[in-house]
Amino acid sequence: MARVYIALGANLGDRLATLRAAVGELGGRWPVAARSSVWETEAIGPPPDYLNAAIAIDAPPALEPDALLDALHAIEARHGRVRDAVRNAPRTLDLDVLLWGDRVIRAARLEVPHPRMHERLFVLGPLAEIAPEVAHPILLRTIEGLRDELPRARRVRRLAEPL
Ligand code: PH2
Ligand code: MG
Ligand code: MG
Repeated sequence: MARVYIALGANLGDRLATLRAAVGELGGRWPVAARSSVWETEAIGPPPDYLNAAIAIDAPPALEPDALLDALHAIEARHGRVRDAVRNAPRTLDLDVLLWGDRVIRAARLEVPHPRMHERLFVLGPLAEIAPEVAHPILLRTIEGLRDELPRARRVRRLAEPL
C-alpha cells in the first residue's frame, strides 16, 4: 500500500457539501486513512474564497497514476467541474494529487509531488494536519517545516465543521 495525499478545493456552489461528497466517493474506492479540517482560504487568482482540505488514501500497489487521475477527474466532472483553458478559474471541485508515498512522477498528465504544493498555504495548512512529519521527496523537508516557512500574507481560517 502507498499513502497518497490528495488536496481538495472548491470555490463555487455548496463548497462544503461538495468536498464531503468527494471524500465519500473516494472512500468508496480506496480506504481513507486520514482527513484534515476544512479551511476557508483567500483565492489565489479570481475570487470567491475557497474551501480547502486534504486527505490520505491507501492505494494498492497495482493502482496506476493514470487510473487515479481518471477517477479524480470523473468525480470532479460529476460535481459540475468545467475544464476550461483559463488558469485558476473558479471551480466547483478540484482534486489534486500532492504526494504518492515517496515517489517522484513526471508524466505528461501528472507530476508528483505537485509542483506548486510547497508554495501554497492553502495546501500545506491542511496537509500539515495529517502529515506533519512526512518528507517532501524532492525538497527533503517535512510538510510542517515547509508550512512554517511560508509567508502568512493570505487569509486562512480553519472551520469548526468537520470534513
Ligand atoms: N486553487 C487554484 C487556484 N487558487 N486558491 C485557493 N485559496 N485555494 C485553491 O484550492 C486554489 C486557489 C487552482 O487549482
Ligand atoms: Mg489545484
Ligand atoms: Mg487540479
